[in-house]
Amino acid sequence: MKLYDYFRSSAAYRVRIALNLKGLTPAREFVHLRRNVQRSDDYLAVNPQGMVPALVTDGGEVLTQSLAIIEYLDETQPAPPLLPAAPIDRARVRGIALAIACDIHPLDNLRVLQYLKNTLGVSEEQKDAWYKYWIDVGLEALETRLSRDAATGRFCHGDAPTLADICLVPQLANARRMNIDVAPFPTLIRIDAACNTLPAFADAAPSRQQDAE
Ligand SMILES: N[C@@H](CCC(=O)N[C@@H](CS)C(=O)NCC(=O)O)C(=O)O
Repeated sequence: MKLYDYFRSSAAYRVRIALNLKGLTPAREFVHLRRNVQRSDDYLAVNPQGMVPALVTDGGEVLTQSLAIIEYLDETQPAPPLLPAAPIDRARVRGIALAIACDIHPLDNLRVLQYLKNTLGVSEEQKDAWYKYWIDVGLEALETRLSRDAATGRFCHGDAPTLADICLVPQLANARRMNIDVAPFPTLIRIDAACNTLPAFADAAPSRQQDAE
């Protein structure tokens, strides 16, 4: 397998965590997003969306979208499971994961920020305010949900890491990198700390990647 990766990409960070949890070590090719390599002809031939991650399977298929890649890994390499067994629990875990992956992360993506700045002409301050706003709104709702749900345990769902934690940890890392105060989200901080005691999470951190700058 080969993973198209970039150290700072939170979507790629999710896949790195899942690969580590599964004990898989694909080859890696780095796509430098700040240098717009994702929009090069070579990379667009891999993923016409111009985004990382992409995973080339052993059979040569190109998979895109971090959550689809992670579910593929979970289905082809079931241990340890990244989704709980019961449909109701799977739906809860997916709901938390999607709240991050669909409703927070895309709004602060590089191409969105570049469009705000370069096409709509917003100032650097307005762009940063946008970034902070969508993270705050999203994390606040997650904090409320996770702090009140009986199903929340050491991790987002019970006492084993799932797809929900795989999405949470990169999003919190992202918020901290942008100097967003995460203190109002104590449950998220607690779960993030629990995740990062596990080598699979810690080793996937941006600062530990070969292409880290
Ligand atoms: N929904 C996609 C999002 C992928 C994504 O947003 N990737 C970002 C990095 S985290 C990217 O490649 N951005 C390139 C750009 O905005 O130009 C997934 O989950 O894989």
